[in-house]
Amino acid sequence: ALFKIPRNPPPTLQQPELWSSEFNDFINKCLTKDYEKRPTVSSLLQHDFIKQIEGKENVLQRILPATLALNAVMFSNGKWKSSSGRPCRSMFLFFLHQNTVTEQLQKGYAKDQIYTYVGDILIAVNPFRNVDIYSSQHSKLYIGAKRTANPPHIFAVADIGYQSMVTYNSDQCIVISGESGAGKTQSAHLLVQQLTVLGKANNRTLQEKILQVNNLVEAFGNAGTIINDNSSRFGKYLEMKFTCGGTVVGAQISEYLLEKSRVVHQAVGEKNFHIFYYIYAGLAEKKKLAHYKLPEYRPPRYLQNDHFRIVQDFMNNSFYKSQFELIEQCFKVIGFTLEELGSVYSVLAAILNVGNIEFSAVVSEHMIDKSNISNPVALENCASLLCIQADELQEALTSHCVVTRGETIIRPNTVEKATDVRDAMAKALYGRLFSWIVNRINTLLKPDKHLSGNDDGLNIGILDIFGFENFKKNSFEQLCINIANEQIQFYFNQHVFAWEQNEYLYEGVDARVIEYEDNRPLLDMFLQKPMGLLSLLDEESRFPQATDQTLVEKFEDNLKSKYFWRPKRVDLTFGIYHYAGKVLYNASGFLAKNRDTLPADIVLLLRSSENNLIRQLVTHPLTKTGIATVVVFLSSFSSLDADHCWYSLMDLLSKMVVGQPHFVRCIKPNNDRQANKFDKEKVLVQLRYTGILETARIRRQGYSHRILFANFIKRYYLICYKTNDDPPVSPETCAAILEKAHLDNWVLGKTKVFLKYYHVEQLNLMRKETVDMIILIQAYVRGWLV
Ligand code: AOV
Ligand code: MG
Repeated sequence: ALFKIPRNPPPTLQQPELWSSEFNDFINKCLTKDYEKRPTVSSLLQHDFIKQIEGKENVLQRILPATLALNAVMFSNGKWKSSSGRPCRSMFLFFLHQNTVTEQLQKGYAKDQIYTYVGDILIAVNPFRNVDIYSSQHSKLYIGAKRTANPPHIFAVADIGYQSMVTYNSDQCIVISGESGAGKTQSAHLLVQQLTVLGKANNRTLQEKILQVNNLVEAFGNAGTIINDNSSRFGKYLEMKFTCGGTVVGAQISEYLLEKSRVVHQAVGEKNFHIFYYIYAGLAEKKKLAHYKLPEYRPPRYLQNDHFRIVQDFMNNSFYKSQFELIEQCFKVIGFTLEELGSVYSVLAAILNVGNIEFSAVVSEHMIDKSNISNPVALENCASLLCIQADELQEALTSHCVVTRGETIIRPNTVEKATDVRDAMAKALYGRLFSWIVNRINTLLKPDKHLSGNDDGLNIGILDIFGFENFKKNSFEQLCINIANEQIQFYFNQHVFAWEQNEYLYEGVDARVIEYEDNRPLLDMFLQKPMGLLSLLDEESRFPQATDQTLVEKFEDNLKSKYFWRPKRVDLTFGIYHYAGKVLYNASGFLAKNRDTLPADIVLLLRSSENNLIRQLVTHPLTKTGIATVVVFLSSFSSLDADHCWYSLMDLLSKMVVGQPHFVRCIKPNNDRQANKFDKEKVLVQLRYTGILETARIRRQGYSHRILFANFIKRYYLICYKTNDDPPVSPETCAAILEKAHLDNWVLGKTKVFLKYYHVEQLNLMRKETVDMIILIQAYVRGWLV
């Protein structure tokens, strides 16, 4: 037995009745060593001992001394033991040496415990197989539960976010990071799932709608890469909207930097965006390929790659067929009309037909390189799907207008130029279609004023972007993606390290400075104006004579940074030392991709379309962060991606800074996407570059919780004082409480108590135990008096 009747009870507790054998039994039942078998407070209340004493008079002054006596028992061996929670893994990590973090993760992973806390940060190791931890029973387990009551879980992060939002009446954001294929998107889905449960939507339809949003945008924005079969090719910020009372009332998405170039070209081993394959298989099933003018024999050029040489490869694919059904269902549930759906398919089919247009060179008498369309059927198909005139489309592709001295001259396009215009048109159509869908979703899921009341409401944002990428060949897209990840890392550092240390300084707390890998100099190298890499790229893109070669030389001449290097002076390769490792880029195509211009002729032509949706795509500025959409038609020369990239990311970050952030860091246990394979070295590298190890250290050395004296005392005075005491707000009172709790290593600042993460957990446990025990002993004392 853990509890023995003390030989010399404290003077306040020397009543013989208190030390009866019933009481002894009762206490031992509370304190059994087997945590799993410990009774909950409510089941204890059913205990015979409690039953005997129920309904008797309350004598308050007896309660606290008895409670404290119990606490003392529970502190035997100098350790606090929870009587209601299970042992919590989270606490262990604070006391571990860095390398053992990996071991802890590995041990957990072997037992399907893919989640671990390092302080308040959740680490998720991708299991690469279905783990049975997301059922509705699991979901229930984490609602309003204290963090230590259950094993670490992504649902707990949703819960903390939700509870903080409701309690502090403030917006929250959950930032998910990790390299490509680490499980960010999956985590985002799980968060939305749990948040819709927590937000108790009044009507099921809204709940269903919100759950479909991710599936829908991912069909258009995700694609198979060498690393991940469902890789996000855009950044997504999903905000769930709540009333101040915490009822979910709507959602809104922002999209960042869709990798449009994938529409027209995919690297070896990669695929186009999912939706193209889905519609092909789905429309074939419905015998509608002919209606949308999609060829049944040869795959459209944009879908030809090493995965798909013949159209049957994806046309008869049953997975794609079922996905088509699913996506069509998503569209309908969210509220798109059938007409809109038809138009969406038309635009997608038009894009595939645009890609099939081919050009041949025409040698004219003036020796000007002209081009001609060599397969008029594709042109006709495309024009008919877009509801425009075929001859006008031909003209817009094969020639361009130049305005010189007030005169408009029409110049022919070379085959090369015409091909560029063709691809630019396909990319622009896709990018705008994507933005339009996002925009439409936002309109359909906008909180109903009637539901949300007059308050502005609260929101929880979930940021899920494309993860850090390092392929054999890396291009402009990888650069954009990696800069975005660099920014997220910076934000993480700011939050976890920099702000924390500023506060120590302000409070006069002498905390050892935590060294961490600050990627600020690297970000400056990218973003500084006018000499940062993006500015240089932007500038070079404005020179008609510039080439990718001159661009790399410009980088080399101007970027005086140890993070940039050029392996060879002659080719287009340059390297960057990213926070997550060094990456070699090939600058081939950088300028063209960055210019990303859609000629005004094409825009004008599309505006003449008889299809409502297509006109909308080119006339309305869509989302405010839409991919270059707004700028493109204002002037075809100002839509520089470098500018856009910069702006878009800053916009994203400024959004995040507003809310209280929570971090989820996804870890990839191996490079082969295999279940049950834990590559220690691979994991350690990720822990190192994401700063998790430093985080563990700062959580050990630093103080993650800083609470104003008054708030601290108000919350925890029960641990040391009687219920009706009113101790003064002073550092001494705080110290008394902390000492009573047997905690050490805390610090008192000028206005705040500085606590380590586990201090707060222990204090909360004690407070909860104290309160629970007060209730029990109240019952006991009532009985004892009669
Ligand atoms: P990412 O979002 O981090 O990559 P995903 O979320 O797409 O990675 O995860 C990649 C794959 O890992 C998924 O398709 C699942 O098969 C598997 N997976 C991830 N998390 C889980 C989980 N909790 N349980 C089971 N399987 C999981 V990228 O978007 O490429 O950066 O750009
Ligand atoms: Mg993803």
